[in-house]
Amino acid sequence: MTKPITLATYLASQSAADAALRAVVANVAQTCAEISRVVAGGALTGSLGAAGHTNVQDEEQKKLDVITNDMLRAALDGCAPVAGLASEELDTIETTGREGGFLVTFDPLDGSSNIDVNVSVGTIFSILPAPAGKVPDEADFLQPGRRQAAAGYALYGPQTMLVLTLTEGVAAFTLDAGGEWLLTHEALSIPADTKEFAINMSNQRHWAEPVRRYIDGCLQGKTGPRGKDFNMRWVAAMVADVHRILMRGGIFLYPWDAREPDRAGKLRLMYEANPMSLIVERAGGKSTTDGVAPILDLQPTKLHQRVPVVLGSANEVDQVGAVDQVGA
Ligand code: AFP
Repeated sequence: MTKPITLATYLASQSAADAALRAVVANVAQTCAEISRVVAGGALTGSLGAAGHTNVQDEEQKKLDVITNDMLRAALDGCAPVAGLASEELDTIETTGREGGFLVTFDPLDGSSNIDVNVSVGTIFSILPAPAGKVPDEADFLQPGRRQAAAGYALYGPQTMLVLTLTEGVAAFTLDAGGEWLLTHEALSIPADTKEFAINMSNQRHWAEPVRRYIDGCLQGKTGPRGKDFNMRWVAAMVADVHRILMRGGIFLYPWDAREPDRAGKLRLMYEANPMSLIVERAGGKSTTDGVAPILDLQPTKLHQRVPVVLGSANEVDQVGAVDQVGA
């Protein structure tokens, strides 16, 4: 049997990526391995349940949201090439006092409502270039997703996995029993066609008309406009739903809905949508707000901005864009 490739060996081979960038990725990956142990401890470590307060987005924080957020903050503060960070769980950006290098944005525990029922959760991160010669401010974080230097996520599921994109392609690593990330999937590629969609169906009555028509078309199966039967999956952790799509194709939608008409969507651009969009595009899929407009081209206007998301198998995302034909 050939010797497995460790994350360290893989990163050393990625000479097209800046050495400092690789150091930041290694730092985040090491922290995710540590987070995986804390998450796995569950009730044994007393870390389940609510923290007793809400975050900047007025969402109830779990104890593990706070613990994992603090773990990443501490790790990145000690990582030399990192000039600043922003988290879904923090009101404002934090700076390390250093200049140049990189900015890191993250959702420390995506899908945290799943924690107490022992369903998959994850950590999502995005790495952006930092401005040279100054301590970064909030405006320096507001870069379109196409400018990301790297992005990735860790999935704490039946296996703990790390999925990464540096300069090109998408690779996945599995955490072994000794706490080492080992390369298990190279050049991940999302099939262009699918018969599986992911959407929170309980919001159906609040959707806009085009999304209703698209999903109606899927639900009609073989005898409907799509001419094929669809399956549905919804983990309620974007990290797990996107991982399934990377592994076997599919489409994921978290569209605008009328529950809070002034809110663009539920998912956060800087912590969820941008990093996932880079991974999905690098794996040959599409990631858009509406089936057409690429999320990576959006100019962020604020740190905690929300966006509608339609991503996954390329031809299926196109179907959402062409919804008038689908539902006619
Ligand atoms: P939490 O981290 O608050 O559980 O939210 C997770 C999430 O932002 C995203 O990962 C899921 O796709 C989505 O919310 C699930 O939303 P619903 O609660 O509407 O199913």
